[in-house]
Amino acid sequence: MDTNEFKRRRQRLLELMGKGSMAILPTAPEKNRNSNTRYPYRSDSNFYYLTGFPEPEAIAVFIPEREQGQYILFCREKNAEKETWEGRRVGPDGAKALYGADDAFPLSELDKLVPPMIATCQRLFYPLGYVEDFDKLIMGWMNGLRRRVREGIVTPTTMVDLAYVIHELRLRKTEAELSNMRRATDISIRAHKRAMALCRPGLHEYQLAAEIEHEFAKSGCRSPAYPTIVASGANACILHHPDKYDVLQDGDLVLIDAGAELDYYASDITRTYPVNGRFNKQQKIIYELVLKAQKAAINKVYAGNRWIEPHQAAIQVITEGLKDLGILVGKVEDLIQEEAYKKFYMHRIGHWLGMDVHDGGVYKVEEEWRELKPGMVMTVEPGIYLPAIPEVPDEWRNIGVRIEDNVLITEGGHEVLTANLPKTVWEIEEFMANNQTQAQNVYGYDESGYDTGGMAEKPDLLVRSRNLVDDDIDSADVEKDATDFDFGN
Ligand SMILES: [Mn+2]
Repeated sequence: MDTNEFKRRRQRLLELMGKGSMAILPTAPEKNRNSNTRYPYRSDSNFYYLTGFPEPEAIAVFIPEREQGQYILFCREKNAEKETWEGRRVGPDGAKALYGADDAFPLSELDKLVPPMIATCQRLFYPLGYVEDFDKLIMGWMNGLRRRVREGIVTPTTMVDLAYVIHELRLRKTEAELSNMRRATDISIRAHKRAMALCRPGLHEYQLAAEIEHEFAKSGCRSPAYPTIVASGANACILHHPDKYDVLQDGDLVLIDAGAELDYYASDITRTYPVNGRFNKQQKIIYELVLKAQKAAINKVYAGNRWIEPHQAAIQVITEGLKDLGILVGKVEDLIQEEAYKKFYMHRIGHWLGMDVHDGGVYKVEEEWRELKPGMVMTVEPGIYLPAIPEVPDEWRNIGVRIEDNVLITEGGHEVLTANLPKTVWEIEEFMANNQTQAQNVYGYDESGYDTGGMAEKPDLLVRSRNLVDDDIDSADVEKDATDFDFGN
């Protein structure tokens, strides 16, 4: 993204804050995955939004109308030895030259330089309660200054949640941001198509996830925007099914919720389709009901409407539909009043989308549901989940369907950014029928399923979450499998 875009953002924040105030914003801490191995680093979105600075251990300070410069960055010092082990560092000089900081200092100067700056302002902006260590640091500085009140030192009287302020700035996207988001959605569409073409009974859920993420990485996305969900059969009734160990079964549906992150911008798409390429009667009925609800909701996404209206439209369709099928019993208006649909559709219609997949920005303003405005991007993702519980008649059990698109609110209405991905029953069946053989040839799949290259021949030794019931646990078998497993090499 162009450095001027970051500069314009900082300018907007400085103007909003006004003279007599100061903002302090840390980036995200690094996180350990296990032992001393770290997760790949990803900056805090608010911090990156204003700075474009990608390194960990950095703190930005903004002081409107400060003569020596309004944007000060504290970051890691250059260190030849550390850089050899852990990677390059920009250093304070680089922060000024490459990232537009007016002033930049090593982190070691933080304690010395920041408290005197705090003592010059009345309003202190910082992200309240996001990073515990940082809250402590701020309170420590404040208390240190208060102890010196007899020296004439004055401390800020107002604390403002900086995260809230930046989230509001981020809510309506600029052309540069939308260009990133369009690219992220286009790449995600390609990835979903790849999975759709390769899907077949016998694959593991994680293998479809691997196909999706391969397409992301190949196209320049260094990470998914959130952990990829591949949930087949009964697993589709778990909203954020965390494991991907199960084998795709002939006759089941598979739900894939996956989106690429490109240059710090997210996409978030869900499609649900039959593992074998053909919907059965019940699956088709539920699928088309969710699709009808999604269409009704998308029709309510336009500038001037309230945030809640697409959700209400979806609830109406889903409640009527479930009543027609005999899954809900009663009068539609009563069922809506009692929120009876929540047993089978328990989440909201969607969320803001941007740098974070669940992007910042409040949904209610002064007790009113927020008005939709051009430049906002939201997901529209109704679902119906019918697990094997007594309230669900046998023929409907273990059907879980969610359909999710990314919708930009425009001056004239809306634009579905993810429109080029098969969605109707006909489109999906047609696409799968036309592409499966070709995909098989291109990627080397055979009729029996996925080529494991001779590795991991017993992946279901790990977990068989879906199939594992008490009767299945045969300790003799488990022991045998475990000793057969080759731990060598
Ligand atoms: Mn979503």
